[in-house]
Amino acid sequence: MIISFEGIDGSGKSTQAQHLVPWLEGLGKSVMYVREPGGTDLSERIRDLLLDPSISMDPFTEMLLFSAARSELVRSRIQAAHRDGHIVICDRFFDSTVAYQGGGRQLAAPEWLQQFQRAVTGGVVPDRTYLIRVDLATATQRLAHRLGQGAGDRMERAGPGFFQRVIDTYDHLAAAEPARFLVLDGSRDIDSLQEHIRQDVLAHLSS
Ligand code: Z5A
Repeated sequence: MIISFEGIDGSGKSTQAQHLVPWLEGLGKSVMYVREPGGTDLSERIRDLLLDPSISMDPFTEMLLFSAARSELVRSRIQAAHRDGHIVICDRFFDSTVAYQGGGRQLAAPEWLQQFQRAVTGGVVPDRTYLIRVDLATATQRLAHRLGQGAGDRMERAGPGFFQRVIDTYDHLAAAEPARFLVLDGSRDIDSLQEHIRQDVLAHLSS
């Protein structure tokens, strides 16, 4: 089973993904947690480039670098783990590219990016995607310590119009694939969100 977590920065998706791992292990499951961009030596080096605020890059280059990091991760780790029956938890996956580069950067039509991402991942699609949805004000408040004094990374400096488009694109993606996405209200407390996700994972593990 492949599970992905999506949402804007500050939505709390990493918190939820990381809480899920020990719980699944406690159920006797073998779990692999990966974050994107990252998860391999090469992908982590690409991540450094992508988030470095001193580097500027063309949006198409940016999309290709996120995709290259993902291609490497999928082909060197995710495919094998999935084949061997591990539960793979992805802290972001290709929906991030569609939402951020397609919606946020307005680089290309989401449909084109989705098709391209099928090639990037060799057809690997998450079985379940948890979209942790928060509004801009909530996310900004949670990340205030990081964003204050201009300390954000290259992506975080994109501005409110960009992030609103990311939110809107995620909403469209979730509406278009209701069987894969579960949209959760990220303003709820951490424990109740986690409980909701666990119940949903259990239902899908047994189906
Ligand atoms: N990106 C892209 O553009 N295209 C792509 O294809 C991919 C990524 C894969 C990766 O940065 C950046 O790359 C990201 C998207 C882009 N950037 N932007 N902009 P990252 O990996 O460094 O960051 P992130 O993925 O956006 O995660 P994050 O900033 O750490 O946010 P988060 O995972 O949503 O939140 P969190 O770390 O779980 O929680 C943030 C804080 O809120 C923390 O203090 C928590 O304790 C608190 N929190 C969490 N949940 C709650 C609740 N429920 N209530 C109250 N407080 C909470």
